[in-house]
Amino acid sequence: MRISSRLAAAAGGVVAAGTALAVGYLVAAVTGGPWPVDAVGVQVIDWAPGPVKDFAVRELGTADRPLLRVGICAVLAIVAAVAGVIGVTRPRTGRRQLVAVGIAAALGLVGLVFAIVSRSAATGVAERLLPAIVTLITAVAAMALVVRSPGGPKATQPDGFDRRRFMLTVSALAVVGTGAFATTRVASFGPGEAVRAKIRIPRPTEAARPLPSGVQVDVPGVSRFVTPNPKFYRVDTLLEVPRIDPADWELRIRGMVNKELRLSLPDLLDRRLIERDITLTCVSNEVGGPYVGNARWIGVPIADVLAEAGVRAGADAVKSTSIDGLTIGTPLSALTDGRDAIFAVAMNGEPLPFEHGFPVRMVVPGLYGYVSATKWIVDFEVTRFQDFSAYWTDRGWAVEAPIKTASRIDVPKGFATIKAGPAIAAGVAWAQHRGIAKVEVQVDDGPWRPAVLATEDTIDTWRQWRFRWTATPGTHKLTVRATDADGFVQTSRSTPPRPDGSSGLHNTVVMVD
Ligand SMILES: Nc1nc2c(c(=O)[nH]1)N[C@H]1C(S)=C(S)[C@@H](COP(=O)(O)O)O[C@H]1N2
Ligand SMILES: [Mo]
Repeated sequence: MRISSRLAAAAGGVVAAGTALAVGYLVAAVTGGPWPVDAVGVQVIDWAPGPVKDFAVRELGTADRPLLRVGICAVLAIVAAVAGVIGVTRPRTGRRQLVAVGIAAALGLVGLVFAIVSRSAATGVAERLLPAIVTLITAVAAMALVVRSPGGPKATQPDGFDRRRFMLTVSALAVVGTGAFATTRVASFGPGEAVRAKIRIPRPTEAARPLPSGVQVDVPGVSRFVTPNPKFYRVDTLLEVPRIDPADWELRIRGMVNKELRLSLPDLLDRRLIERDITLTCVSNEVGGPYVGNARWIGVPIADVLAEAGVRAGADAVKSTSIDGLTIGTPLSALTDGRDAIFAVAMNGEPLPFEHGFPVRMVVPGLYGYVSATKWIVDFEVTRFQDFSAYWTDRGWAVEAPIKTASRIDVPKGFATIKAGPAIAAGVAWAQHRGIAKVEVQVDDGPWRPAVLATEDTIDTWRQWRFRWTATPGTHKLTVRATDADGFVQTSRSTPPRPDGSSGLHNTVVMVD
């Protein structure tokens, strides 16, 4: 065997594994079950030590998902390449072929084990296991074909390596794999946009008032007051966004209640619906960071549902669970103290996007998302904090987490170059469910001077601000701080997001010509 043959052998192993993964990908799409790569990935997410996970959320955002898949596939490819070399290069013994096929089987088994244990949106046993089982069988079959192909009876080479048969086998597998992959990407299986688009959201019983004029400061580059759905930040812990068919969905209300309820989507849509503007924030947001967004939601007041179910004495928490088994703990008081906590069914005039929790998610003004904003919710259990722990609190985040008062400079962008003379800075500030009372800006080490506040929409939404200053040539630092309606002034002491949200002041350095 020469080097080129060794390379061909490695490629053969990789193609065998790739074909199996592609076929598994197709089966996952058709069944709605987890692709084995994702089953491993979700477990990696759950196992990742806090700091690694924090880093991934912060630095990679939504990009960490494809990256994780690529990483897992890269490891698989290396192992498969080794298997190919063992099984195809000389001496081509039956034992070595068996080892190669054994490696493929082991990889497939690993996928199956993770499909069994890791969090998944798949509800049935068959849908949960089928993709991994088919991947396993395909991997074994494909590897067997690859390692047996070169040594056929019509070996044309002196060393007995039937190049033609080998190439034919590998190419055929590659065609099958590419076909399966392409089919999955092109066809949309399962409940797709069509199902979602069919949902008619009734006119809310209590519509939000139209946005007051002046909520948006007239400065180019400032965040839009209402964040468009495709631009809304996303934090989730799955590699594949669940696509729930509402026909198969219900929400269970149970635990310390007098009467258990099971609510279908039509049940919820038939109830009193309120429409509210609410700004969500992620606890992982660094000072000045992007994980905050504002939307107009329609939903069923959670307090209405709790009143119907009848909360028993002693309960102080709700443990909500999403379809993939992720849990979130919310103080019962935040759901019953009169604020607009809702089971949301619509976001900015349309049914919830799949990414944001279709068909139903929780939205609670004033609490960070990880303690309140359960997407793809299926279970809502009234309980006591002492009786459970939730997904994020198991990973070192605080049990209770009201959103901290914060402010951000959107304009000018950091390290922008601006002209000397009259200049403008602008941005957003938030202190959900308390409201923003004041925003101040400091130039270099000068005095704190008040910014002009945009009109307030509600105390549950962020508020924009603008600030005029005179830019003199040189480098300058702008710092912002907000005061909320309780009189709390943002502290300059900076702390990281963990365990209950970042604190500190956002600043921006600009160059003035
Ligand atoms: N099912 C589920 N719900 C979830 C999460 C999640 O990972 N899974 N992340 C939470 C976090 S940390 C935040 S900040 C918000 C983000 O909501 P968004 O992705 O719609 O912006 O959802 C919350 N709800
Ligand atoms: Mo979050």
